[in-house]
Amino acid sequence: MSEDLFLKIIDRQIPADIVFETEDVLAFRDINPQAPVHVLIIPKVHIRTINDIEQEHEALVGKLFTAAREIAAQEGVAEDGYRVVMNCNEGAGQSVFHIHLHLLGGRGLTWPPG
Ligand code: DGP
Repeated sequence: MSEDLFLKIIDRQIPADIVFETEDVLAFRDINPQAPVHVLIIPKVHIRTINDIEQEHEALVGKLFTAAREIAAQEGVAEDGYRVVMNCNEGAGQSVFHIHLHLLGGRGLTWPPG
């Protein structure tokens, strides 16, 4: 059993509402949604925080964004607008230490975020 919660979702050890999957990327609905559309997009390999992203991960991190584009279209928010955000470390609100893009949409989003 992995101690990484999101690796457990990848391994189907714990359930999630999966909306998108490729060889390298998985996306599922956030358990505590902050918008009508709130999807988490993760790499299938463990990268703890943005600070741990290495040059070798550049293509993989790019795939998180192409997944975001596809999921936004699939969820019907691409034209109205949506936000992707990745928190880094506790001070920015990161609570799960496996990098993930939040994709938020389906309502008006203000700026700056809190
Ligand atoms: P962050 O705070 O940026 O690390 O975001 C972590 C998100 O993960 C948070 O919005 C809640 C979500 N989350 C935590 N545990 C689970 C889980 O077991 N399942 C799902 N689907 N989402 C989870």
